[in-house]
Amino acid sequence: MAAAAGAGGGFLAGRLTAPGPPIDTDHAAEIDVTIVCQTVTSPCNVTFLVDGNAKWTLLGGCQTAPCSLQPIPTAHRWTGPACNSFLVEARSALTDNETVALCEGNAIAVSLLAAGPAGPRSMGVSISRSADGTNWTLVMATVPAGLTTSDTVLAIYDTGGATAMPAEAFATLSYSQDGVFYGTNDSDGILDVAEYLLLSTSRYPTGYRVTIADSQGLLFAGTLM
Ligand SMILES: [Ca+2]
Repeated sequence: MAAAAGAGGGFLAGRLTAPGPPIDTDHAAEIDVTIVCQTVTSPCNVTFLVDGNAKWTLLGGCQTAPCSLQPIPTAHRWTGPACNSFLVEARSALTDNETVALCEGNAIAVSLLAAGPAGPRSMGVSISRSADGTNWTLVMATVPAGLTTSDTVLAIYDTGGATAMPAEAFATLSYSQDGVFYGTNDSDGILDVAEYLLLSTSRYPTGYRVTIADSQGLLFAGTLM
């Protein structure tokens, strides 16, 4: 048999399959599921499983958090006179699960976390001139997770597009040699929000362009101004 899953609560129409005899509403238990989508920038595509896919599978999308599934009534044979335990699981960009005890006539509430796919790989960088005018200050406002200072490179181009500083890893930037200082409060080898670059304004005047990239591609491009 199959029961229909509604589209309420932000959960898109899904497919619910419940093998076995018809639900005996006198003895059924009920699972009330809330999926909490943690991703702000992309929707959570969730597969909800009960008992490792042996019982029910429900597919759906969750645009905003939280979203609730339609209450899921269980078949009578699941519970009987005793309580039985089942694994409920939400699979998305992450997997969350919980073991619930279903007892005849009882409703059980479950809240599971989900996440959407990772957003585009890009850095947000603010560019300003330092108070004394000697440096450009490039502060990292948003940074993809796990960028290493050895794999992430800075390059600088003049107003005509010619290379002013060839691509150089953050880890080896030197103010004396490159006219660029990489400012960090830690030594973890990872780019973090609020870490910054200082670029000499005498070497790199207004209108020069900077790019930040790693081995997977371009992360940021901006103009010194
Ligand atoms: Ca760091």
